[in-house]
Amino acid sequence: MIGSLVATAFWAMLPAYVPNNAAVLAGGGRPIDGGREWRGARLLGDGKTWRGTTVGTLVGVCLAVALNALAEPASAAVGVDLPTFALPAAFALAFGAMCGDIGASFLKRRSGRERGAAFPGLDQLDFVVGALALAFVVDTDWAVAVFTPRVLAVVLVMTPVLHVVTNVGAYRLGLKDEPW
Ligand code: CTP
Ligand code: K
Ligand code: MG
Repeated sequence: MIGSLVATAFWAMLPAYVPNNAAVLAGGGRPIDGGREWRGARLLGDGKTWRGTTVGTLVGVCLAVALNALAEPASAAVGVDLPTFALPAAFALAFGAMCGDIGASFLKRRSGRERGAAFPGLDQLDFVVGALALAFVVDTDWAVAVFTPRVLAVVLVMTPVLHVVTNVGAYRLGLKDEPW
């Protein structure tokens, strides 16, 4: 029971998990805020770039397409009916994740945190909130069917754990400047 919930939650959230990591690898170039400030601090900061956001979103959508091709054998292997992603849902998960992360940077700058500063709680869940919110708006029927209350509960518990593990890993590998 819990195993099938975890499998569904992880599978359904993969197109939202990967974009932020892809953005770390692809980041650089022009910041989205163009260097603009608001109320004495950068609007978003140099850590939110057009390239990172675009590549992150595309990687998330491509991953969803790949998962669609694997859904049948993967479902058979784990004995769970894993969901497929229509293009709008795939885009909503990937772009929503990037938007959640961008929104978090906006809040970090408003609260006096410099680029790269930690904001425990927000760092681990910003992209989840963004991805789920956009998915429920863009493809409501699909989101309601996949993200049942139980699956949502697993997502909210599992994501912070995965976030900490992947970010500490990326930091140790020298891919990221901070372990959060
Ligand atoms: N990145 C990007 N565009 C995004 C998100 C991330 O280019 N939309 C890249 C940037 O190079 C960024 C790195 O990924 O520095 C790490 O992402 P993140 O930790 O979210 O950014 P921070 O640099 O820590 O900045 P902030 O304090 O605003 O979160
Ligand atoms: K972040
Ligand atoms: Mg950071």
